[in-house]
Amino acid sequence: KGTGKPRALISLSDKTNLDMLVKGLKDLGIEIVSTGGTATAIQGAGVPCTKVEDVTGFPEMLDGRVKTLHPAVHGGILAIRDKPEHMAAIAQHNIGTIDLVVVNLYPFRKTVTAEPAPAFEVGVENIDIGGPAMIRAAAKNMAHVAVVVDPQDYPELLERLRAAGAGAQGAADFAEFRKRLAWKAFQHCSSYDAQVSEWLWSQVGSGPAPQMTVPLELQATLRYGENPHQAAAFYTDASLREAKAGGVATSIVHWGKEMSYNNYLDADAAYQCCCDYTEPTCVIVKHTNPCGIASRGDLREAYRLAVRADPISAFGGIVAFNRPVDADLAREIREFRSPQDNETKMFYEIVIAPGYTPEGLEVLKGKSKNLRILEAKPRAPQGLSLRQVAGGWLWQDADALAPEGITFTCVSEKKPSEQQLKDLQFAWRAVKHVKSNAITIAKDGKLLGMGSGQPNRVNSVRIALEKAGGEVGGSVLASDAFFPFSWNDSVEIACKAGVTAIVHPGGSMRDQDAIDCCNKYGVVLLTTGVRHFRH
Ligand code: 93A
Repeated sequence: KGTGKPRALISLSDKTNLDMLVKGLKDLGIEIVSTGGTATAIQGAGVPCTKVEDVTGFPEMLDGRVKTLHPAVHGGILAIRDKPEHMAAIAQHNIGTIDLVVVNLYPFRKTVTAEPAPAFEVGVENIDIGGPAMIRAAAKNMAHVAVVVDPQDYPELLERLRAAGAGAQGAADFAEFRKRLAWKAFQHCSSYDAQVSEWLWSQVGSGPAPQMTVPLELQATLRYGENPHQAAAFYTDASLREAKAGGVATSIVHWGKEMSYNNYLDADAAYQCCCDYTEPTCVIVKHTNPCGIASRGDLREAYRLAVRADPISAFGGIVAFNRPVDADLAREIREFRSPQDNETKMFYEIVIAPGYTPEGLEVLKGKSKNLRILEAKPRAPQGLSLRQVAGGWLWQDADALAPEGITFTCVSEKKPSEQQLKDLQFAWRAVKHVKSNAITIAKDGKLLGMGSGQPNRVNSVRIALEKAGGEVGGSVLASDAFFPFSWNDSVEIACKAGVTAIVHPGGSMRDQDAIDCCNKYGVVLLTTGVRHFRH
C-alpha cells in the first residue's frame, strides 16, 4: 500500500548513474521501490528502499521470471489519477500509485553476441518480460507517470521533478517532458524487440527474414545531405552500441570540421577497402571509389605511392590506413606536396585509421584545423547490406568474399610468376571496391590506374590504362565481371598496352576468345569463378 508520498519504481540491469538518481530522489522525498539486485545497489548507496516483494506480497518466483508482473505494480502504474473509478478500484485493493518508473532491460544483445556464443536457453532467459511491461504501462500513462529508460536522462528528470513541485509552469513543462520520455520508452522497447526477433531468426531461419526492424539510433543531424538543399542525418545501428567493432559508424572524431553526409560515405568506402588488405596499406578514396592504393611495410612509402597513383583525384580525398598512424607518417601526410606541381601541399577531407600514437595525432592536427581525423574501430562483421529503392528496400548478404576464399585458375598457356600472382590478388582486392564496370591495374603492390562506373567495360579499361600511363608495362589487370566479347575488345586493348596478366571471373560464352587473345600476346589469364559487381 502507498504511503501518500510520490513513489518511484526502479529496476535496472545497467546501473550507470544510479547513485546520483537515488540520492536526488531521496532529497525530493520520493519513496523508492525496487527489485532484488537493484535494491541491493540502492541500499549500498545509503538510500533506503522498499523491496518489490513487500509491495506485491509475493516473492520473486520462477527464477526471477515473475518479479514485477503483479496488479500491485501495474495497477499502481496504470491508474488514471483523475478518474474516480480508477482511484477507487486501486484503493479497494490496497494498491498505491507509482509515479515514476526507471527501468532498463536485460542486456539481451550483449548476451547473445558474446564469444563464445551462449546456449539457446541462455538467450531465451535474457528476454526481459517484466521490464518492457512496466515501461509500456508507464509510457501509456504518460499523463501521470514519468518513465525513464536512459541513464543520461537522470539529471534532467531530477531538475524537472524539482521544478514541477515549485509552480504551474514547472508542472506544465514536466507534462511535456513525460511525453518525450514516453516516446523514448517505446523506442527502447521496439529496438529491444527487434534485437530479440533478429536473434531468433538467426537461430531458426535462413536467408532473408520475412519482416525486419533495424534498430536505428540518431547519431548526428548533418548540415545537409549530398547537396545543400537536402536535409540529412546519420543513424547508427543501436545494436552496435556496446560492440567492439563498427567501422566508421562507431569511430571517434579526434579533430576537424563536423562530418558531412558525403564524408561518411567516402570514409566508409575508404576504410572498408583498406580493411580488405592484410598487409600494411594506404587507400585513398574520392567519391566512394579508391583512386590510390599501395601496400608497403613502411606505411609512409605506401602513402606516397597511393597519392602518386592519381594525384589529381587524391587531392581533396579521404586517406585510410589499416595500421595505426605514428609521428613519422603523420609528418609525411602533413608535408607531402602534390606530385603535380611540387609546391602545393596535398589537401584531404579525412584521415581514418585504427589508431594514432599521441605524437602522431598532434602532428596531424597541425595539418589543418579542418582535416577530420577519425579513429575507426575494427570493421563490424559484414552481415547484411540494405539499400533503398523507391517504396522499398533491397537486402543482400554483404560481399565479404576475399581472395583467400577464392580459387584463382590459370586458363592461359603462360603461367603466372609469384609476383604476378601477388599483384593479381592485389588488383582483385581493389576491384571489389570500385563501381562497376570496374577495372584495376596494379604492379608491385600498388594501384596504377582504375576505371569505374562506366556503362561499358571497354571504356573502363581505356580509362584505367590512361591513368596508369607509362607504367603499364609489366602490370596486371583485374576486371570485376567477365569480358563479354573479348576479341578486338578489352582484353586485346590491355594486351597491346603492355599488361602481362589479367584476372576476371570467367563464365562468358566468349571466354575462349579471351584465352586465345592472351595466348596470342603471351599474357597470363586467370579466372576466379566469382564476380564483384558493385552497382
Ligand atoms: O524476468 S523478467 O522478465 N520478469 C519480471 O517480472 C521483471 N521485473 C523486472 N524481468 C524483470 N525485470 C528486469 O529485471 C528489469 O527490466 C531489469 O532489467 C532487471 C533488474 O533486476 P534486478 O533488480 O534484480 O537486478
